[in-house]
Amino acid sequence: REKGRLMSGSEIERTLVRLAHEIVERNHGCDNLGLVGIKRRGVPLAQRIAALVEKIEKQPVDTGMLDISFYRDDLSTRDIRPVVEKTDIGFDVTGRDIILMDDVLYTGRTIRAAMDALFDHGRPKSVQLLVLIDRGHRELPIEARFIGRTVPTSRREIIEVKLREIDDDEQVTLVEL
Ligand code: 3GP
Ligand code: 5GP
Ligand code: MG
Repeated sequence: REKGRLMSGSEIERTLVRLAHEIVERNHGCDNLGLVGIKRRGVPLAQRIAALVEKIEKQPVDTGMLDISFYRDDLSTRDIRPVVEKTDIGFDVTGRDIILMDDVLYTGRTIRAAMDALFDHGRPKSVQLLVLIDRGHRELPIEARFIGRTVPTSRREIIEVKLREIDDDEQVTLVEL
């Protein structure tokens, strides 16, 4: 059941512009940056932010992706285990300032798995995190440095993120299961 729209397409776009500016501000440019989008909807976010940062700084930004899926061993126990499926980082992460990007941050388990996968590829100088929506309910000591919007949610609610590259629609809505 839909409970309301949190962001329209143009609000998403403005938020990404702000986040791109925050990234170059906090990193004093983008010389050493590498952006890594997480599986489905983190990937177009990373690509759009890369294009925005490139426009601001007038230089190319390395962008890659990680595919992390979930195995829900037992529905009754909520035991969800993130597993790295495929990586296509395409540049050497060693010594770089890496920004992981995902659409929604929830328990933090995906980001933990993403960091494991990243460190299999080399030794980044730093790892930062960007999410479009932080919905709370962390189960690990993981926080985002760049946040589109913080949305307090109940565990029964879901943030539905639609991006034009994947959904041929673009908005963020709050949905009650
Ligand atoms: P996405 O990254 O492409 O958006 O986790 C796999 C997919 O399931 C995610 O795809 C996400 O959109 C969707 N999803 C929606 N709500 C939840 C949730 O509460 N937990 C998990 N694990 N996935 C969710
Ligand atoms: P985690 O619990 O590991 O932080 O999140 C698990 C994965 O599911 C992440 O890729 C995250 O983006 C996604 N996710 C978690 N909660 C939601 C949600 O409410 N909406 C959407 N769209 N994705 C979610
Ligand atoms: Mg996601």
